[in-house]
Amino acid sequence: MPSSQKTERRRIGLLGGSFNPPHQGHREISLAALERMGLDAVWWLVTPGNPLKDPKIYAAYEDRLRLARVVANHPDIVVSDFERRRGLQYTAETLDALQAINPNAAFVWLMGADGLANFHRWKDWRHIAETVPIAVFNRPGHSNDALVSEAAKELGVFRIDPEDAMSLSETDPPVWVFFADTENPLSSTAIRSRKISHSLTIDRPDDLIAPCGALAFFLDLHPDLGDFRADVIEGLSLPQKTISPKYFYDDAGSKLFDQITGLDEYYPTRTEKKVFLENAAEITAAIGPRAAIFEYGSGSSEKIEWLVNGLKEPAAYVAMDISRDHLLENASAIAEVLPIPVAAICADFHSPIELPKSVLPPADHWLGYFPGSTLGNMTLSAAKSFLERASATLGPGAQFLIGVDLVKDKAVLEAAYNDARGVTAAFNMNLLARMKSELGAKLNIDDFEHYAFYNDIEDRIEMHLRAKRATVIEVDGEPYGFVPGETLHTENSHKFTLEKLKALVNQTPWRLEKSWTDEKAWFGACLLSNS
Ligand code: AVJ
Repeated sequence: MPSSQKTERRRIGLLGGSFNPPHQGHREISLAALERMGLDAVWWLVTPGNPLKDPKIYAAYEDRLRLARVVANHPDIVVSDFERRRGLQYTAETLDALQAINPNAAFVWLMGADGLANFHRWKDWRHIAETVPIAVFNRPGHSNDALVSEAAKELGVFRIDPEDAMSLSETDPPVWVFFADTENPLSSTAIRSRKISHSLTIDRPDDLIAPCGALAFFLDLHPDLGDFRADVIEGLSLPQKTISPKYFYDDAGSKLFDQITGLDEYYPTRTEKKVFLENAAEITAAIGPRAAIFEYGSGSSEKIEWLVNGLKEPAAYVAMDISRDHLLENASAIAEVLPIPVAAICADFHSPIELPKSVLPPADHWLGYFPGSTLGNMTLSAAKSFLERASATLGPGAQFLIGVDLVKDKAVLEAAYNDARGVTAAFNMNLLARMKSELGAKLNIDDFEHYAFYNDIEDRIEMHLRAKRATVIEVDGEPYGFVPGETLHTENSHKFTLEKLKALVNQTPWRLEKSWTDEKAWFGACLLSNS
């Protein structure tokens, strides 16, 4: 083959394994391979499972795939379910199948030193060595047994110098290389912090990864996650002691919130779902064809399914959330099931967001999607700024579909935030536990109680932590005193009337186009338009 043609072959590293679980070692081998052999991509071949091993010790295949995509987090690492799709079990067979359908790829088999130590036990290992070049990466604690292994000895004469590794993928097998220096954690750190290459040039080259696993793109705007310590100290110093509700949602808090959404007294979640599902035909008709959806605070991306199924030719779904790992995991999972391109943006909706629209198929218009009544957590002026930013993000001709909790009987509202089982109380009190464990704050949890009430002047549920007796919270040696009955304000949850929402919306580029509620008018779905 003439050399000009040779250089056009795509160089692809293959890293096979159960990925149970995927970890940084897989990523480090892949990054080293990309760099040292000038590969175009590394494919992670996630094997469905060794039938000889106990099936119970294998995490579900979907979970391993999903997690691998999160861990890989690199535009040139592709997580593949090829072996499952083709029902393949042995590497020798997988390689034959891959070469047959990718005649223009130059494959290199990648493995850690532990793989080489056992290589002579693999089915048809000699066939593998005759089929593809092999690159072995030293891993902590494995170098000796690997180089004295049966396969290493038998293949000894075919070993090339790491300095010649750039040509490995174009060398006829059998041929292999051993990278002795990749066990050094320092060099892995250096590799990890190396700037990744990008397949697209856009305004924010450092933040856009496209494509990312199953995602059309992943854009990381590096949201300010807040500084719990600084915010607690600042909040405890105010005349009305206050802390942002965003600090509710650590792992324990997120689990408690999930529990809240299933409580008998907590009507919002199930009522919202009912409003969206029962009016789905009208809502999707009002949105029209070829809309691209941008969801604010997508969380577990559960609510997109209420909407997307009925939409006519939806163009794309872009999930946005502040929590990077949850976002990547959930958006990657939903990308597997939605028949449209799915992308993700890690950002805070309290800051401006610019959509990389050019990386997606063209849409007739953008639809912002903001379910969950999270708008109610904001003050009216913060909600107004948020709506203004959303209009700028989504562009002219956009629509915005938001879920809002509505004003209703005070007893119903107060019960929803004072459930009989005390889950909401535990959710609120979790903030005190966080202060103790994360900040080393000195406080007596029993000196506080959950306090939630409806403030009918401001039309909002307020949650507070109230001192049952005189007490002190000490952070960094500084005491913050509470007189009996004094509170730490933890959350506002504003309730709207459609008139009030309309008045708010009218101060922004948006207009209220249409709204839907349940028969008791407890929750509203509102469609805004900015044209
Ligand atoms: C997630 C903000 C909509 O205000 O009802 C639930 C949070 N706080 N119970 C709400 C919450 C207490 C919830 N939002």
